[in-house]
Amino acid sequence: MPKTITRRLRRFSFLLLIAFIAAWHSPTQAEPRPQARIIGGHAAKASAWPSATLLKLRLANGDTRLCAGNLIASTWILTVAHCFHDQNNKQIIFAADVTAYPGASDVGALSPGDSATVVSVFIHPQFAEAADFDYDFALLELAYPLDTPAASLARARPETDELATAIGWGIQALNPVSLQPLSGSLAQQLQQVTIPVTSDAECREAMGGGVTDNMLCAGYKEGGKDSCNGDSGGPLMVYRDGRYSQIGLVSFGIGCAQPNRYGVYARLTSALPWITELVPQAILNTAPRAERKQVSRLAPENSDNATPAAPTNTNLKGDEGALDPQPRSGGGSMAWLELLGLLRLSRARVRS
Ligand code: 4AZ
Repeated sequence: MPKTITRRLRRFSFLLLIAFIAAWHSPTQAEPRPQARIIGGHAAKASAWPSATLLKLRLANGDTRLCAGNLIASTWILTVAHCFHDQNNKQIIFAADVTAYPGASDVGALSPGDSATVVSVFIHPQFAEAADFDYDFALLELAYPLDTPAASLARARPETDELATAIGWGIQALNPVSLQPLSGSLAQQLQQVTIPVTSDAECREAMGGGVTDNMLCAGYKEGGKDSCNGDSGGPLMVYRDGRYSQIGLVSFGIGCAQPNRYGVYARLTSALPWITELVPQAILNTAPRAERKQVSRLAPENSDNATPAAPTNTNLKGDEGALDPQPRSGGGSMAWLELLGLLRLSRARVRS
């Protein structure tokens, strides 16, 4: 075959391959608009996050305080300290007041047999409730080891714009007039929302101080996607090196999902020395933070709806991990950039 024809054939099949990759990567268009969830997220697939734990805390007046946690070893749940304290920096919730439901999904389908017995509550020694929620970490020790797969903990701090997924059973809607969290809108089904990590400088500016080095922020500048009341203690997870790992814990905010505000999360790396001392068997993910920016600063329309389901085998002890690579929203534009790069490369090759 003449050389030019072979070259053209090669070029054609290369372009065909590129077109195929592009079609495979392009986000689906016809998906329905999601209802507002967590705030702006969607229901997680049943048992998608086996380590996610619903916490029902019994207050002295008989009311129940709802928080969340994450199973980080067979007998340990990581959560936030402020769930156990009152405004006067006094611990008011103790082990006997806690009912933990590891691996819960549908709140309405829980039975007493699904709960794990908590024997001790450990509050981070530097936790400052009255001051500013600094070091908002607590560990719950269980009476018996669970078979449920435990989550891994990220060793590296997140990069600005790295996508992270917050999980919880908290409030899903705001009062349309006051924009305050709607107390009657607690989730029945575990919810998840994917948001970018904010730079520390932007977070401090937006939140008007009160953000320490032991906190991190996440969310979109225009709001709309956030964790909210009742999600406290729920994990903030990043996808690194083939699996999800925890990078933060839902801690506080100024309202929920408001523009120019961000959700504040307890920064997991700040608690690693304390956690590994109490829980030496905790699983650490030593993968470095993501190397490239994965998301634009603007919330992608329906991005959470387009996010594929989280893995059911999240963070199994070894390296088996998530089935779910980067969420489609960021990944879609990335795929197009990669494609353009490839085309440029192919042109250069063809010319040479
Ligand atoms: C809360 O009270 C709470 N928007 C949790 C998260 C956020 C706000 C409040 C973040 O549990």
